[in-house]
Amino acid sequence: MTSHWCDFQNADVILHCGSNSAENHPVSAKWLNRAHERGAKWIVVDPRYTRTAELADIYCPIRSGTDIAFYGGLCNYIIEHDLWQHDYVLNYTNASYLLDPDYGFDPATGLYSGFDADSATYSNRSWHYQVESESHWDTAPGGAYAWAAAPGVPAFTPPTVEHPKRDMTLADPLCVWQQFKKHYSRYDLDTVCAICGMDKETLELVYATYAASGAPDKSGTILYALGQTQHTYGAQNTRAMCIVQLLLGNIGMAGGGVNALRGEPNVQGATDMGMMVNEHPAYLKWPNTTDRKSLRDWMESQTYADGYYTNKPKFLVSSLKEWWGEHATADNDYGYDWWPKVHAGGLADTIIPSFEMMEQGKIRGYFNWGMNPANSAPNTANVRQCMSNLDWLVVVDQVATESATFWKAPDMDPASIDTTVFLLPCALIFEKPGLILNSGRWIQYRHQAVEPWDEAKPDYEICDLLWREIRALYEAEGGANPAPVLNAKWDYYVDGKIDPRPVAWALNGYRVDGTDFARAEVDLCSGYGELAADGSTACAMWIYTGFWANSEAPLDPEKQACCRRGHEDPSGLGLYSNWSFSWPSNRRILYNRASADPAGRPWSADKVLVEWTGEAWKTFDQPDFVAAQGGVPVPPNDNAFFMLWEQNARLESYAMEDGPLPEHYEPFESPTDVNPLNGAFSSPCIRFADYPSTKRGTNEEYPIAATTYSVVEHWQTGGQTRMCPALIEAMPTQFIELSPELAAEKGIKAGDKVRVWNNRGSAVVDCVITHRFKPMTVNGKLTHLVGMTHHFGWAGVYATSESMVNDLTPNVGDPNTQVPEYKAFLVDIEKA
Ligand SMILES: Nc1nc2c(c(=O)[nH]1)N[C@H]1C(S)=C(S)[C@@H](COP(=O)(O)OP(=O)(O)OC[C@H]3O[C@@H](n4cnc5c(=O)[nH]c(N)nc54)[C@H](O)[C@@H]3O)O[C@H]1N2
Ligand SMILES: Nc1nc2c(c(=O)[nH]1)N[C@H]1C(S)=C(S)[C@@H](COP(=O)(O)OP(=O)(O)OC[C@H]3O[C@@H](n4cnc5c(=O)[nH]c(N)nc54)[C@H](O)[C@@H]3O)O[C@H]1N2
Ligand SMILES: [Mo]
Repeated sequence: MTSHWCDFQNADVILHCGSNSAENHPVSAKWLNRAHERGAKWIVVDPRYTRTAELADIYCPIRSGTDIAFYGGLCNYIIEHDLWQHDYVLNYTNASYLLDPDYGFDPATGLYSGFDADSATYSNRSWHYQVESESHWDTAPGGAYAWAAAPGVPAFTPPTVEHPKRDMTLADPLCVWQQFKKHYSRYDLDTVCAICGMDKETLELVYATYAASGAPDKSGTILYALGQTQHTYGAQNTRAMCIVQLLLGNIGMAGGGVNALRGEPNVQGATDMGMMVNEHPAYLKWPNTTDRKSLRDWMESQTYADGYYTNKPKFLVSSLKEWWGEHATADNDYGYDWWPKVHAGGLADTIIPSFEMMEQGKIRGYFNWGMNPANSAPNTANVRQCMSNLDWLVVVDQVATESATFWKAPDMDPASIDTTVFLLPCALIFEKPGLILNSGRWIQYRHQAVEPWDEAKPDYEICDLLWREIRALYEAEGGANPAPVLNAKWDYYVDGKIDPRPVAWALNGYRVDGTDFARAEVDLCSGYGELAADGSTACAMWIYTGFWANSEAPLDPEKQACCRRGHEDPSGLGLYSNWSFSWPSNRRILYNRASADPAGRPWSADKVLVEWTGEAWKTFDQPDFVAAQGGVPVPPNDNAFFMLWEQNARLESYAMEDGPLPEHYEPFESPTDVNPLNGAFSSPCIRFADYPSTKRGTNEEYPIAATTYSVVEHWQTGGQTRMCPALIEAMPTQFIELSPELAAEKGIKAGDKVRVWNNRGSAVVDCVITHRFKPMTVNGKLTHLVGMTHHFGWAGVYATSESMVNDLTPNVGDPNTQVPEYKAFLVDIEKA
């Protein structure tokens, strides 16, 4: 989320595309309603008429899986009607950069330059810019980068700064703007309607309404979540939203942004802390087996030539100092080699391949910690079978979930399964203290309310018990590769008990000299500008630095920035900068430099975040740019996106696995036989389609397009909400929603049981016949859509279901993130 929830009130136009926040994030409605009351226009683009659509002004149906066509058409509309924000695009994006002469896209094949058919991957060489000139870091004493050559800093050759060739008239055929224009000129209104299944009048109304936010003083916000991400091109969907927001000058503005409404409690914190296999905590990268084999390689491949990420070595070395403590020295590369290495290509061991590796016998034991994949993962029929190959399974949960009881699913034979299952009871959120982050990146501390029930323990206590046992075994027996275990710094104790407060010191960062965790003496850093690459500071999460910086009272959460309760709002924009702490650096709106023009004058007098007064920057939010250096104000320049080396945002990006611009591809399983935009049909880079377990179905066998979603009354796999009688009364059963037209065609009546099936599985669910779904005309063919919730399963006491909706979903993933395609697949239905 580039913004925060209270900021929705500042929007002039709201676009919900692939989010149903009225149900899944009900509190967001409070801020959305405020904007609406002030006259903001509210649009919902969703395959079904949702409770959010009920609040909005315009509802536009869309066939699930076709959002890139929708956004591509919007880009084309914005360009054709000259509604893009010229000064913003010219100065703050890479529109003027010249691309490599080998750059290209061929609609006939649907491929960009650089595709390798054997590996189904791209080389991005031709997606880079032409270079105008080069410059070098000044690492001499007194130079801007003197720190890079200081004692204790690992040796590395600083990157060369490549200054891209630009054409500020945007006329050169090789400039990003011209390529961009050409690419989306194919996305005309008729083509978009044919693909997405809406009517032209509605589409034009949506485009005109949203594009009006391109006026420099207006802002539009896009709210998205799973309707965008759970596709085999989910990351490109997200890019498409960023591009639209850049064209309209909506990023960095109050009331603008690209706003992911986050999911599980603290999913923001989990993402920040490297719970994803590709990212090390705080969005650094793990070592790998190709360009990050050694610390030097890491420095040279990861350090940006320009912009704020020139500082990455400081964040990395400080992180190593926290992982390995006193064992991390300049002589041993700060323990870099003790870190595990991810495979070449980055992502391999995410959830979908994990089950494949169980199937192949490569994974013999599995920790299933605070998740329930036997219900939530795609293709759960396959998940159960794979789990039965395990020697042991540990489930850490509050309830005996489907995962803990996979062996007694209705279709399993317990007698034939040898897996030993351990269920470790964990404490509820109210039964332990700790940190939690919301979608707006606010870090907040939660106090413990009650003691854990029975034998349950907080997760960190369970971790600590395991850690001590494992470490003791390595100490006693040696074993393979003991160094990482024996050298790890693990001193997060208060009075001999594991405690989240020392963890908070580690996350915040501190000066190593003058710090002694055992005595609760910590010299905490107040900002990441204090972190160093010479081993003098330790910090596990540079982006959090400052949230816990009171060295006088390091054990008292209430004395820390994350516990602040200030209501002041001098900006009048709901920034509430003295409430809690928003990473990084307590910044509420990311890229806020872009809220003002190149001379530093705010685009909108009502939405002032930062302003150049002629002598200095007046700021309401923490500036997301270099506003002053050594106390001296830095006059305005065009570097509005200083977290990128270009310091300009990317309309075209060489950093994606599956193409430099979002292109419409069909889902893995699609109800249509044509893709009018290109010859590739579906994404050439879909991951895992080759697994035998994916069992792709065709629209001849399974003509109906299906999607899945949540309802407000239940939470994901329902382990907790299905325990609660009041919620079950409100939403008692697993159901399918379908249109009266499809019901009539299939001879199904409201309240009937319906069998839904495809090659992967079959589920019997209750039927809801509703006008919320309407048949669509897709590429000239009448197409039916259905939708199902996914909150039910055999485990639990109430509202159990023999059927599992995720038995139907395909275990294929996006090439960048490997997120499964839960939101678009094929089924057939009949009266059960
Ligand atoms: N009460 C409750 N709240 C929750 C949750 C819960 O289970 N219950 N889950 C939490 C979690 S973990 C998450 S991640 C979030 C999820 O929050 P949301 O993303 O809002 O959740 P969904 O209901 O899965 O999907 C949102 C909408 O996307 C639509 N959709 C489906 N396919 C497409 C498509 O291809 N394009 C477009 N434009 N729209 C599509 C669906 O019809 C649905 O209305 O909610 C969180 N909040
Ligand atoms: N078809 C379909 N499938 C989906 C989705 C979809 O839209 N459609 N959405 C996907 C999404 S976005 C998500 S996030 C996943 C969710 O998938 P899961 O994370 O597997 O589902 P949850 O039911 O949220 O499981 C969380 C478990 O953690 C337990 N728990 C709660 N608090 C604690 C705690 O403090 N410690 C521990 N150890 N355990 C705790 C709960 O009891 C629960 O059993 O589902 C995905 N699956
Ligand atoms: Mo989620």
